[in-house]
Amino acid sequence: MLKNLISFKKIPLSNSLLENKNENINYYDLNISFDDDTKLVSVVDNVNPEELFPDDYVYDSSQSTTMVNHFKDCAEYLQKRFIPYNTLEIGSNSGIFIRHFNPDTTIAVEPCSNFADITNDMEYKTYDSFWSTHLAKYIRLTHGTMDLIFSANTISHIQGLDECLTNVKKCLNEDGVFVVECPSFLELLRENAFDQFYHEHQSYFSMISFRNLLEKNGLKLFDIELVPVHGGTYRFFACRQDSSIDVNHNNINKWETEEKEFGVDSYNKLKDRMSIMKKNMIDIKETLQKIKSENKNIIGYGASAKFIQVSNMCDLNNNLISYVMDTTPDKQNKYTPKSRIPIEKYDKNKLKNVDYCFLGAWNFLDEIVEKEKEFISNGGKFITHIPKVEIIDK
Ligand code: JHZ
Repeated sequence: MLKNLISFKKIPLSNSLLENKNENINYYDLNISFDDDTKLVSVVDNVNPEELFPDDYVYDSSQSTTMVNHFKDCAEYLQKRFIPYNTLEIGSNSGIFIRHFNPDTTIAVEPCSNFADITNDMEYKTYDSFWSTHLAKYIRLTHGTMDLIFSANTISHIQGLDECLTNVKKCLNEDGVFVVECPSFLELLRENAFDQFYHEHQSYFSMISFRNLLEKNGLKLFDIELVPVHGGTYRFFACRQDSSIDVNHNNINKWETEEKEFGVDSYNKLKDRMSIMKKNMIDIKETLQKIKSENKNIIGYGASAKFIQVSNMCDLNNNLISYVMDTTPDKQNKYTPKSRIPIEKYDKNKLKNVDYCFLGAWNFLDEIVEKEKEFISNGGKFITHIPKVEIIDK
């Protein structure tokens, strides 16, 4: 049975940037629910995937050095641990992960054609399509089964998880591995990261819920790690239920205890966490208003999907945040939907006239503080809202 956890009314899609400030916007409700049976937390209101992941999708994972290094390390680690030959990536974005694999034995699936074109040009056969039963059948017939299926920040975007996972199972070798990275729901709760709730993020996986879903679909979880990107990311290791791969019971039991102690499988405890998040939303707006009343200026740093969510969930606009800077060319000279904050090209020089930067990319705090040492030493301050509102001035 589905039970409502938290609801947001009239929220635009986080990456649906506006070309013009006064452009019309499509609004959607965002209701997050808890499933008593699987313990999965997910979005109830399904938006058409083609609208969420269009052919000019703007999120490019290669914009951050942290992510570039992360996926290089991850690729090397998986190659060493599993020595895969046939490899498939589901959701390859700009090729940040597969670029470390041999193009002769590696294929990808990527529905956003602007990114599929990039990896096809890099000689990785990339199917410009959503992961589906039809495509999985075709891949199995054409390329055979896989030693490694990797997917980062994509399985949590897919509607119809049973079909998705069954298709993964069909494409895996008997001892093939399925490695999934997704923001950890446990860490989302610990960090009060309410801005991770948006339509693209269809599911919020705890280990407990993901394991339930795998088991429902002929797969088993054999290991899990927590990696420090995107505010805390789970790396799940799964294989076919009939595989001879050993299960790391000690590690899995440890995480299960930790998740249960925190209450990720308890509706009532989750409801309490949502109240803390709502209080944080009020604190954010009040802090920004106070700073503005002292005649200081504030800009945004990183027009992430999270920044757009915060701006809309906390009812911010360009009277509070004059503009937001971002390094992604496809985001620049556009406006955030609803909050209508201009997105400007990243330019270090602009920081000379800025008092406060509101961190839209709080998950890259270390990388950004390192990059902007001069801003801080000249008296500039960052504002983060995760896990609570805080001013960073050193
Ligand atoms: P970033 C995306 O979320 C979308 P977002 C997606 N739905 C998903 O699942 C998660 O990732 C995991 C910019 N930036 O990575 C680049 C700078 O300008 O936190 C990005 O636009 N300067 C697929 O959008 C944004 O900030 C910098 O120095 O929340 C960061 O977005 C750095 C480091 C980043 O993901």
